[in-house]
Amino acid sequence: MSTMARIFAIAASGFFAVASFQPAQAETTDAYSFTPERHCLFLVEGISSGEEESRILSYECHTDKDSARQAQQASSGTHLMTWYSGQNFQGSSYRIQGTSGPCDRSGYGFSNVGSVWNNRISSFKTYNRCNSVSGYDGFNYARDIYVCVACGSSSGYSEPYVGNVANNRISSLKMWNNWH
Ligand SMILES: [Ca+2]
Repeated sequence: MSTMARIFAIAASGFFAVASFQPAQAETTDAYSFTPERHCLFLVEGISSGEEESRILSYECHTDKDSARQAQQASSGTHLMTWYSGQNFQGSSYRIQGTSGPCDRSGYGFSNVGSVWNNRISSFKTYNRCNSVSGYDGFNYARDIYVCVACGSSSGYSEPYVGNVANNRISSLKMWNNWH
């Protein structure tokens, strides 16, 4: 084994020790295809006191936008955020609705955006008081690479591009309201 291959193998074994539940492709950006586009809807709970994670209650994905729109209209919960695989809100999307109402100081958190979306987020919009977002390169909120606090208005904000540092690297994120 060459030196470089050995270094890679050690790094990989360290990664899987920490996140053994992830498939082998988890940290690459092109292991999953978004062709055709997918539009997903997730219903989640807010972060409870003493916890770090929003519980996912249900999710569904559609490859046609009409079905996705119907699912959104039928869903309960408060629209919190939609993130996109492309810049300027293009490509596949992932819409998050919360059962704990608009963002408050505790907000919502995802210690792992999921294997399909890992290292794929390029832009997003927030809604309903979610005026602060932090994104992390690692799972479990490790290594912040994006942060925007008190951005936009109380209704939320639009981020057409997360920037060269965070693009296609976000693996976990939090959103909250810095006032309430
Ligand atoms: Ca990452």
